[in-house]
Amino acid sequence: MKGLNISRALRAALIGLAVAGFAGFARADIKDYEFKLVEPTVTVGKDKIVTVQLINKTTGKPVPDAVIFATRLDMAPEGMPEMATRIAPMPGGESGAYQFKATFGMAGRWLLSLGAKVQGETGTVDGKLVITAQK
Ligand SMILES: [Cu+2]
Repeated sequence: MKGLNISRALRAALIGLAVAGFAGFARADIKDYEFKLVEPTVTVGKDKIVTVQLINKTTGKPVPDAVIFATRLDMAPEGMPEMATRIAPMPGGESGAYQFKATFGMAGRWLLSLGAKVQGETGTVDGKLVITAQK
C-alpha cells in the first residue's frame, strides 16, 4: 500500500516535470508569425503571380521552411464575397517567398486567405491579405 502511494507521487511529479519542460520549450509562439505581400498590386488578367512571405515578428525575418496554403481568393473587400477565383501554389521561388498563381478577372480589391504550418510550432498561422488588381 505504501509502495503504491510512492509510485503515484513519483508519477505525478514526473508528469509535472514533463509539462514544465514542454512549456519551457514553447518560447516561440504561432502568434509570432504573420503574412506579408511582396507586391500589393497585380494587373487584371490570367495567370498572375502572387508572392507572399511569412515573417517571424520577433526577428523580422522571412521563414523559409513553412508550408503555406491558400484557402481562398475572393472579392469580399469590394462587397463581392461570392466572386472567388481559383488559386494554385507554384513551385520554386526564392527562399522564404511563396508563390501562387491566380486569375484576377476584375479590377479592385481581392482578399487572399492563407494558412501556414511552421516547423517546430504548434497550430496554424491564419492570415488575410488584400491584393489590388489594376487595369
Ligand atoms: Cu468582382
